[in-house]
Amino acid sequence: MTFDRYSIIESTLREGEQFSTASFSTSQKLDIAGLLDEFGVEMIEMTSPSASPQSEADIRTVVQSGLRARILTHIRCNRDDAIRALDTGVHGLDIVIGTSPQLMRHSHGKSIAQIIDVALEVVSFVRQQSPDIVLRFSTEDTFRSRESDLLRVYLAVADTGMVNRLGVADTVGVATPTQVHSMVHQLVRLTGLDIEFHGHNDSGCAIANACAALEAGATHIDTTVLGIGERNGITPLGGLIARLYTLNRTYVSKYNLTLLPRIDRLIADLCQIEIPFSNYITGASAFIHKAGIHAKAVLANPDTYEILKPEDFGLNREIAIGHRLTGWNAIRERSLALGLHLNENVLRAVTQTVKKRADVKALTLSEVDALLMEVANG
Ligand code: HCA
Ligand code: CU
Repeated sequence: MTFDRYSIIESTLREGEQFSTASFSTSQKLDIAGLLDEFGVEMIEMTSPSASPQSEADIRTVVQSGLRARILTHIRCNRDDAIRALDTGVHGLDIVIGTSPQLMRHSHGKSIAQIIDVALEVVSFVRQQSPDIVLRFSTEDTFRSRESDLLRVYLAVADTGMVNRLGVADTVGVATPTQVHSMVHQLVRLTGLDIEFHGHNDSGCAIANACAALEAGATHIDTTVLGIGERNGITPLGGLIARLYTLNRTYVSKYNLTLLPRIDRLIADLCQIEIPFSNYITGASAFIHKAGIHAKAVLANPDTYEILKPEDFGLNREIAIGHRLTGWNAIRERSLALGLHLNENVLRAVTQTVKKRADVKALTLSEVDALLMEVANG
């Protein structure tokens, strides 16, 4: 278990740029990186300098902006990409090469022996050029690769003693938590190196898989804000935070949690998307309680139906009262908030009126308020 000593590799500026509607300008990248740094992510991964001239210039700009977070860039496993990346002054390189039969055949066309050759060549080259750079080697599509192939590649790379970290990538979002646990556990045991997990969300397991990776000893988890990335994206930053917070609040106390709503809002606006209603922590309904039974209990003690405290994220809970499932306890709470001291019979009668009217159409809060004022004024 590494819940007490993991790092977040925030990849909104790399994987996130691969999201259908994402395209960040230099100043937007600086805003995003600055906010993520203030939040406290340990590392920020940026698009390869080989992608475009602006991508290259932006790495230099972000590196020079002097953030506390370490800046990484993500490159293919070849010498030219490595040369360009080293030249930007980044603090770390994330190298990746596909090992699944699908990618070997249809993407780069190399055999496992050739993959090992090129991996060793590039890793040695980088280490020779830069003794101190933090170097990560990852296989792509790890979970559709043959286990024997993976172990050959990982062990050959680990044996060089030149990499700091190995990455496993659920590139197509196919892995289950059990599979992730088993793969990470094996690599921890066999290599003793830091292990990074990168998981896509095609089948909805990206957060659970990241959690399983940490349970198995992974030291680094890749996230993006709102989970943006290729297709439907990867482990979302807020979702990972919610998962770890609910295991133990201290696992996320190193982060500035009240910035999360601003971070999610920024990316939603820049990508011109809505924050999903179902989003962890920042979804519009994440802290709205509705049914009378829930409202009554939450008013007595929020712990009854809340595992995340909205105030820890700078947010408020809301009790919805203008609907047919409402209860008189919630109506009483609202009347007290309005400074009205109504007796139980009156409150119960107002509650019945609300339910009856809401059977036709839900009431707004001001409509409920008007009803309360009306009875209060006799
Ligand atoms: C990609 C693939 C990648 C790499 C992940 C990693 C994936 O788009 O280049 O290097 O950790 O999902 O496999 O994002
Ligand atoms: Cu990815």
